[in-house]
Amino acid sequence: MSPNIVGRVREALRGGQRVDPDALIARLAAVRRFLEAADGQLPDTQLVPAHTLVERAGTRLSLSRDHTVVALAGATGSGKSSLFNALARFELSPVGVRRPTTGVAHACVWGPLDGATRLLDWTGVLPRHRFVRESALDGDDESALHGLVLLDLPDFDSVQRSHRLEVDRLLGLVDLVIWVVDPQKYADRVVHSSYLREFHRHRDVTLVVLNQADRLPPAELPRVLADLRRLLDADGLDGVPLLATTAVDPGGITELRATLERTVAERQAALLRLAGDVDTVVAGLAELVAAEPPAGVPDAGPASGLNRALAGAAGVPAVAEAVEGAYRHRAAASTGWPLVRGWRRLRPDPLRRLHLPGPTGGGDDPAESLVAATSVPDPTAAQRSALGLAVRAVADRAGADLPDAWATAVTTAARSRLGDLPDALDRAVAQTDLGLDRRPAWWRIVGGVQWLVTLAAVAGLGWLALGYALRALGLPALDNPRVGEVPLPTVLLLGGLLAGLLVAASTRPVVRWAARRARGRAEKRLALAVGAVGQEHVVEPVRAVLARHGQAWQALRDAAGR
Ligand SMILES: Nc1nc2c(ncn2[C@@H]2O[C@H](COP(=O)(O)OP(=O)(O)OP(=O)(O)O)[C@@H](O)[C@H]2O)c(=O)[nH]1
Ligand SMILES: [Mg+2]
Repeated sequence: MSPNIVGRVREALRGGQRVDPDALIARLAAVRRFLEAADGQLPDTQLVPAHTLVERAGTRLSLSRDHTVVALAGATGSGKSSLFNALARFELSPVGVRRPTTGVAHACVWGPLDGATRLLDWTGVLPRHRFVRESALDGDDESALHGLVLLDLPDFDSVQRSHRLEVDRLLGLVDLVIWVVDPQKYADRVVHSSYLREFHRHRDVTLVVLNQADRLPPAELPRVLADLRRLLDADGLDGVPLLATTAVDPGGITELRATLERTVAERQAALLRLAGDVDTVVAGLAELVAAEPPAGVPDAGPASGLNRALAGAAGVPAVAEAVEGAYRHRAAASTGWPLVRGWRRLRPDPLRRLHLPGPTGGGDDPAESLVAATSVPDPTAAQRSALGLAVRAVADRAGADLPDAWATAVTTAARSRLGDLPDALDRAVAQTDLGLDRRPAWWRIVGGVQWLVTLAAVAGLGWLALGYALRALGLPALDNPRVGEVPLPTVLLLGGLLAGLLVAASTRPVVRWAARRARGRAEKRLALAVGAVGQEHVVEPVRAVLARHGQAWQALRDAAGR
């Protein structure tokens, strides 16, 4: 046995490549976390390899860690069955001249069959194709291979499609693969492009043997081996052990046997295989998450385009204008000249026309909160499309640095509650305290003054009327006090009327100013209410998707840590 080759085998199968089972289990748990985070967010088809891995690895690890499942794979006639029989030292798998010979996998277990039964059931090798090498019968010769489960596979380049499917299925399950090539077909395109190249992440659990070495002139062997090594390097399998074997000569498989003994003793192949599988899956998933997770949903502040569009769709400007109008209307009704106040009451209150304030009590009754609460005009087509664009813009910005699949998930989430928005906005407007519930104290004071001066005028009028009546009936006239030259009743009447007009006139600019302030206050409260609706219906769903992406991103980082 060439010490050079054994050294390489040892290096590949042992040196620095040990897989800690706990670390592997943690990596698999991370892949599972990735799948949970991605569930419902990414297309299922992109997650199939990861699901397959999680399921297969879980089963493989639960079955038996003491066994190493090794498969002999290769083209028809390369000598797989011959090597299988040579290693087992029995004619277990028929070797044939008619090609292809082996149609279904055969298995040989070294050691008691009991422990390997469930493993073999899992691989699907039929009971009649299972064989056992018990060391009790063989003496100590075979004990070094205890724990080996060797599979002889059908040919992968078969004319029989079923062979190929069987090979693909088993290559997904086994712990170590021995690729058997022969001097005639070692450069065949199929083995390299369809299999070896695909296996580059499993080079820790890959072995290549050039069988039928006896068919080559001894001087040719090194040249063919060097050529094959070059092809393997091109396949990305540099460093993979490459052995020459002769199945028909018991001395021609010594190196292979030694390598298998070492592999079985190490009990690392299953772990190395699964670690390679995790590497493959992680590499495949890498493009499904961003390089760095986005910090959050950008531009969700009160002045954002979304909030402006929401305010437009909710009719906030119309409501704010109605608040200003209602303030003036109500202020005039309280502080205006009492003799014309009744007139004003006949004119409708601009807020009541919108059925505002709407339902009180914050929508405790779900039935009530389901019906449109206000008569604020429905959003126009332009407002609806502006809202659609603003929602789209939030999604675009949030998903800008994400891979396509997540960006799509973000857009879907942003639009997911768009249908609920009109009602939610209407309810939010209806339930907003517009600040007009209480009459300001100064209205009452001014109103009181208006009543006083009006009463003075009425008193003056009554006094004057009484004087005229007495005079008309010829009764003694009243002794009217005078203010300067003017009789008091006249002063009361004219002064009262004049004061009423003056108070009304001087109050008007104050009312206008206060109405504008009331409008500003209402606008702020409405903006807050409408912004909260936007948060709940647009920003939160987007944030939830970003959180899922963050979890997936972290899980993938954990899964990659080897
Ligand atoms: N000279 C020589 N002949 C071999 C060697 N290995 C296999 N053969 C012969 O090659 C032929 C095919 O061998 P098999 O072991 O049936 O090949 P296989 O890879 O199992 O073929 P399939 O089952 O069809 O996939 C048989 O005639 C073997 O005797 C070898 O190392 N040297
Ligand atoms: Mg065969």
